[in-house]
Amino acid sequence: MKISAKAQSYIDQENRYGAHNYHPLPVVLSRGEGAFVWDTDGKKYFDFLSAYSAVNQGHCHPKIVQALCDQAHTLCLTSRAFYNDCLGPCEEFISKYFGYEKMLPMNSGAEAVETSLKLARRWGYVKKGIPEDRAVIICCEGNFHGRTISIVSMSNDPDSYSQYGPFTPGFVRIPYNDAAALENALQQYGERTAAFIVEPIQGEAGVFVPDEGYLRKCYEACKAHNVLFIADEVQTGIARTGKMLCSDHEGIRPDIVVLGKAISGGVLPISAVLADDDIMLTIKPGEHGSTFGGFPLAAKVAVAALTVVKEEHLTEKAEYLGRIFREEIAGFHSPLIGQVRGKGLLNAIVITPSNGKEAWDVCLKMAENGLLAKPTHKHIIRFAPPLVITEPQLREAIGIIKNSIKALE
Ligand code: IF1
Repeated sequence: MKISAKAQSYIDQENRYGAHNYHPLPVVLSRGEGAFVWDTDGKKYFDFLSAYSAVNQGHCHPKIVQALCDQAHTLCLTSRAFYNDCLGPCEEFISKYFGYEKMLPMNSGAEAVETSLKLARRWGYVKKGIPEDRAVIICCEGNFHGRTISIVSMSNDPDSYSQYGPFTPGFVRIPYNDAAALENALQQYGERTAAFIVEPIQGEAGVFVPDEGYLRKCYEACKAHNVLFIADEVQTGIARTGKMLCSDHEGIRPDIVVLGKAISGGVLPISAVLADDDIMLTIKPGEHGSTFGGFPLAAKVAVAALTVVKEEHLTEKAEYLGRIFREEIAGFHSPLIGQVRGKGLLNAIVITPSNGKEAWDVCLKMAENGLLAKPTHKHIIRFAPPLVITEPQLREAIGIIKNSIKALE
């Protein structure tokens, strides 16, 4: 892949002055619109990462940007020491939108996950009667819930947790996509267990879609043992998988839903936790919060971004276009393609290394041909375009993917 002197200078600058906690593809982006981004040399690309599903509504959506700009000229931040005229309307809008009694606003996905863990423990002590400091939260192997020390305490990915110990106690890890394992853990720890936290599809693990019925069985096991079911929908939520929440595919209503990313359409870091009163009101004034959580700018942006999802039928589009994507790739035979899997427009292709080429080489070739995607783990490429992509655009993008793979055979 050719890198211009201009692009290289930005890359060098990041290398020189930025922490080395990422390994980006060597493209330097400077503009975005809808399903497309442009680099500093003016080259146009399909964005098939969508900032890890934060940009479901497309880059720089005019209605979301308008809401941001209008509010930016009016009032940005008050802190929660005072009321403001944006948060209440946003809380009502989001609670009703997802069908929960309350929402709690935070900023990053990790913060919202942390909030859900605190809520679950608190509920466990106050409502379930778990003895103080004995609460257990059950999580899954292969999980990715964010980067804080407590969250990486749940992880079994050495890249996430190595040399960040000592870790937060109180987590029990079981295999993913194994409802019997949850039942066993609940038999063993049920009395002390506050919650089970799960991604409806594991993103970082490589877009791992569990068997049909798995989430429902887990949900029912949780109910039977008086354990909260927490769905981490940070990546899968907000239309990405062809339903508003991925949990909707199995008709379950999690006790706690964690949202992030696309709740702002990629405009600001906004996250939220949804729950009913019996859980949410166990946290009292002064016991949790964040300076920016639910700030006026975020409140206005979130309402605009969620309105766009409904106005533009992004749920239905994700469902329909996702089928086309998987059908087209499954029908394309190449020694480099092992499998295609996913739901809605959250999909992955498993690359079988061939001819000395692997997933990273496929991504470089696709970038050369005008499409951006990134490997997760070594052999899996995630394909998650903005949901505003049109069918002709998607078909053109599929052509680029096929040609790029063919060129490496
Ligand atoms: C990075 C992956 C995606 C998440 C779920 C919570 C969070 C995430 C299910 C935390 C974040 C990110 C973070 C991003 C890469 C990314 C990712 F590859 F790691 F798995 F999306 F696919 N729950 N996911 O997926 O949200 O605090 O980041 O706002 O660069 O680390 P956050």
